[in-house]
Amino acid sequence: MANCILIGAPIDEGQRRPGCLMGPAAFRVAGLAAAIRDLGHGVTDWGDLALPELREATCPNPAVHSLAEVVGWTEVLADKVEDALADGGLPVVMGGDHSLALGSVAGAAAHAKREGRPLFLLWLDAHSDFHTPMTTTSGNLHGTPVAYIAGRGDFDAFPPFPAPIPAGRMCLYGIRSVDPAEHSALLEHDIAITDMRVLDEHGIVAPLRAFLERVEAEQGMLHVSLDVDFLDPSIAPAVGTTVPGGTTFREAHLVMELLHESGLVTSLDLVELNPFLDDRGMTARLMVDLVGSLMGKKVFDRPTRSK
Ligand code: B3U
Ligand code: MN
Ligand code: MN
Repeated sequence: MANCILIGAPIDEGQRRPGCLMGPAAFRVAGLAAAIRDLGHGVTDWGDLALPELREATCPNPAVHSLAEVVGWTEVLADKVEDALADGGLPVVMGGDHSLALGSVAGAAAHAKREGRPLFLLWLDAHSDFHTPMTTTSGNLHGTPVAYIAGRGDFDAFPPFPAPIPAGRMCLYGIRSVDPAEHSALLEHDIAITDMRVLDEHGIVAPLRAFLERVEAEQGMLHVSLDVDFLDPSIAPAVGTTVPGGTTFREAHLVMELLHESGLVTSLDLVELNPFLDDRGMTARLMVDLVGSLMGKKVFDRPTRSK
């Protein structure tokens, strides 16, 4: 059984639409702690993090906004996630927009480095989030964490990423919106994209199993970053950047069930929930239900399972 540590990250400076800062509260109201506890796991809520005193940060790209705030969040989150892992916990970071992953994955990478274990990354998202602060045209830093994690340059204002994750240890899964600058950089870095084209052809299971087998073979740690827009907007409207053609209710649960069966997940982000855009809490509830599946909730508990 896991010891889940809930970490509230009320961040919405990584994009321009206000509301994500209410995410941690919505996850609590939707019953995240109880959903995990009812499955027999331990849950501790460390409360919401606060933004530390800001240091000056500059970027030559005039489009970039809220850089000092995002750098501040990155530092505080990296520390907390590393602490949670060092305590033997499974950190569940409740966002907040996706810029929080700049910090959460840095914390997981620092811990993995200290343990001498490889860290793998599963990025469940409509977007590849592979901009650098120099290539983003929106200026929204929630579009940059994968580039930071991969060790791309142009992150001068940020702490150096502890141990960049090589392309072969990343899986960008569910992708259906990639900007031209991201596209060329992804090709250059040789990062395989499990986009919707791949999932339509091969199904939801085979590409994920292949990735999980690699994690297992290398006895890796696995950070999962779940962006609300991974889901189809018809079932998850509470997100600022809806992209049609997302995963269905059943596909998303299956992904979570496979992750549970693998037993490999060591840290988790829940990001981009904007409760202000929700329809009677349906997105918050779905996200909580998905965490339930990830933590072992089953429709029917079979004594043995075949792979
Ligand atoms: N790639 C675009 C759009 C975007 C990225 N992540 C989200 N939206 N959520 C950008 O602004 O960087
Ligand atoms: Mn994202
Ligand atoms: Mn996204």
